[in-house]
Amino acid sequence: MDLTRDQKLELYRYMRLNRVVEERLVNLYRQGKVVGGLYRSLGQEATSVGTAYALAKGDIVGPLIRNLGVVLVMGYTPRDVMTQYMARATSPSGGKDCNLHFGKPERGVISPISMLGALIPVMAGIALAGRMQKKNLVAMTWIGDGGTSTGAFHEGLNFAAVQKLPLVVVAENNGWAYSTPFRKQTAAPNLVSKAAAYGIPGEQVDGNDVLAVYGVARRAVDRARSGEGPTLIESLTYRMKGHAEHDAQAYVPKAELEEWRQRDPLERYTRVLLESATATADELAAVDRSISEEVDREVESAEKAPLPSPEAANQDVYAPRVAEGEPVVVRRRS
Ligand SMILES: Cc1ncc(C[n+]2csc(CCOP(=O)(O)OP(=O)(O)O)c2C)c(N)n1
Ligand SMILES: [Mg+2]
Repeated sequence: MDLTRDQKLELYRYMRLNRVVEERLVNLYRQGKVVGGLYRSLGQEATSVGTAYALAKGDIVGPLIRNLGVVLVMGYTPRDVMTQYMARATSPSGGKDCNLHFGKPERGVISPISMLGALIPVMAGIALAGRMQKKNLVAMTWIGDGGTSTGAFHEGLNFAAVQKLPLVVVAENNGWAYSTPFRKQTAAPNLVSKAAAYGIPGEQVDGNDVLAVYGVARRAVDRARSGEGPTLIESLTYRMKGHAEHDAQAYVPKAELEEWRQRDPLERYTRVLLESATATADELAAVDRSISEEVDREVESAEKAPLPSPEAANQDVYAPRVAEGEPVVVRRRS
């Protein structure tokens, strides 16, 4: 379970990439170039990156809108993200959908589902299908504190527990569900205690400590892969921005924000790497520079990319009609 130096640096790289991509998106949003909303994961990068990093090739994730770090670890590129947010014809969804609402089955990523909780039964189904196909894959999905109040959360987790499916559910307790604080979301003291109701292991982790997150996720993934069934992870973190860029989060106590600012996951991990002499400040600065350069290049090229043609609105919407007796061929955008 010990990470090599290269792996520790890779965690840093993904977290920084997560942050820089979003910072550039904020600029574009303010310039009116982002189509649709922008949902930041500021302060939550360690949870996305640390959990997804525990997976292996062939595993499948069902991310939510705030899980940019997850999809970067799974192999999404800044180009995918920039073209997608600007709804360009060259984007993964061809400009048909916005933000992170796109999947890449070849990368093990299914498309996010907006109805909160719905991903859990879907991912339980994927875990079950994987077992039936003897693939030994692990399915992982994320849910917010608000999302845990849905019926689908209960049904999906209960089914996965009864079937002992290889599923890891990461509950990101970031204190808020839009303007609803945690104490108005549930009478339970925390989310991890809910695991007992399903008869599955629950682990709570400091979600702003990427190494701790990785450790807990890795244990859960190993349990899932060895047939021991699902785990519920509660990641204690904080939503440092409003629900989306259009929300000024006026309802959030300033002192609470300030307290969590001190626990910024990227700054904390930078200190860990420097103090343990895992990396030098120069090395980290070089990583930062290369990320900035790459993201700047992709912003520039996405801005030049064409918007979709009007006719494209009718393409790839329905599967082509198949005549009786003909094999079903699903066309996939290359
Ligand atoms: C079933 C359902 N109800 C309501 C919504 C509208 N909605 C979208 S995000 C959100 C808040 C989610 O809060 P949380 O689950 O804590 O996730 P966070 O935004 O904090 O990451 C709500 C109410 C939805 N998408 N699905
Ligand atoms: Mg929340």
